[in-house]
Amino acid sequence: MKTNRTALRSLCAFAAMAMVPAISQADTWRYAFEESITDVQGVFATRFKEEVEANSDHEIQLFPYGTLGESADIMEQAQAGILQFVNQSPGFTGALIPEAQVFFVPYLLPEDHDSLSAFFSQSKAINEDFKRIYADNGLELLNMYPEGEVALTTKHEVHSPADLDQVKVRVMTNPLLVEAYKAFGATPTPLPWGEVYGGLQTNIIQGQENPVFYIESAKIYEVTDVITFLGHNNFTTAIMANKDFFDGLSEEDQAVITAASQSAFDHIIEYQKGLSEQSLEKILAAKPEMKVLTLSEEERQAFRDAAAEVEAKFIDMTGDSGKAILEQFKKDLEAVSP
Ligand code: 6CS
Repeated sequence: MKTNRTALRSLCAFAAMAMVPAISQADTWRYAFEESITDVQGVFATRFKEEVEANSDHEIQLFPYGTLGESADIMEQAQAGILQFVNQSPGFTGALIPEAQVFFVPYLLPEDHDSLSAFFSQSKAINEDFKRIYADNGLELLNMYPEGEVALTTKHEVHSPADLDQVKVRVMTNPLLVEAYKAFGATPTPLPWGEVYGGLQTNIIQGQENPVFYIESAKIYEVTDVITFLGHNNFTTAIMANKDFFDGLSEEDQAVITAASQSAFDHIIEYQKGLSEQSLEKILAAKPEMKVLTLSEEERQAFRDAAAEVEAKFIDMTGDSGKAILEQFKKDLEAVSP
C-alpha cells in the first residue's frame, strides 16, 4: 500500500514536472507605450501583439499612454523588469542615452518617405551602434521607426527665428532639443506630454512641436492657431525589451519577438503613407480657421543655419561616442540618398 502511494506520488511529481515547462512557456508580457491605441505607437504595438500571439503561446498585455504614467515612468518600469517591453522616443531618452539625442540635430533626416524608411532599415548607426549602446543600459533595442514629419504649432505666424523671440515652445525633456529651439530663437520649455494641452490653454507655453497625426489626435489645434512646417525633422521612436528578460528567453521566443517587431515596422512604414495629409484634413475640418504655413526654402535657410550650432552642441554633450554616432549616421544617410 505504502509502495503504491509512493509510486503514485512519484508519478504525480513526474507529471507535474513534465507540465511545468508547458505552463511557464505561456507567459503574459507587458508592453507600454507613449500614445493611445489608435496613434502610431498603438498601431505598431497592436501589430506586434498580433504577431507574437499568432506565433507563440504568449500573450501581450498593452498599456497605452496614461495607464502607467508618463514616458519616464514606463522606462523606469521596463528597466526594473516590471514591464517586458517599452516604446520610448529618444526625445525622452536623452539623460539615459545622450547619443540618442542625435535625432534632434535639425535637418539631418531626409524628408522623403522612401529614403527615410531605407535609412531606418539599413542604418548601421541604428541597427548596430545604438543596439550596443541601449544594451549597455539594460535594453534590447528591437527597432527604431519614424512617426511622421514634425510640425510646429503656435498662436501666431512663424516665418523666421525672430518670430519665435520670447515664445515659450514646449519640447520633450531632452537637452539637445532645448538647444535646437534656443538656436531657432525661441524660449524652449521641457515638459512631459501630460502638461502640454493645459499649458497651451493657460498660455504658460505658446507653442509645441509634434507630428501632424498627434496634433490632430490630441486636439492640440484647439489650443494653437498656426501649424508651421519648417522641414526640420521627422519624429523618431524606439521599441525595446528589458535585456535580462530578452536574454533569458529561448532562441525560438527571441526569434518570435524579433520577427514581430520587424512585421510591425513594415506595417507602420506603409500605414504612415498619407497619414499627415489625412490628419491635416481632419484638423481643417474641425477648425477651418487654422493657418497652415509651409516655409519656403528661403525662409527655412535661417533655421537650417542654426543646425550647425546644434550639431556642435551635440558633440560637446556626447564627446567621442556621440561624434562617432554622428559620423556613422551621416554615412548611412549618404548611402540611402536618392
Ligand atoms: O511630444 C510628446 O511628448 C509625444 N509625441 C509623440 C508623437 N509621441 C509620444 C510623446 O509623448
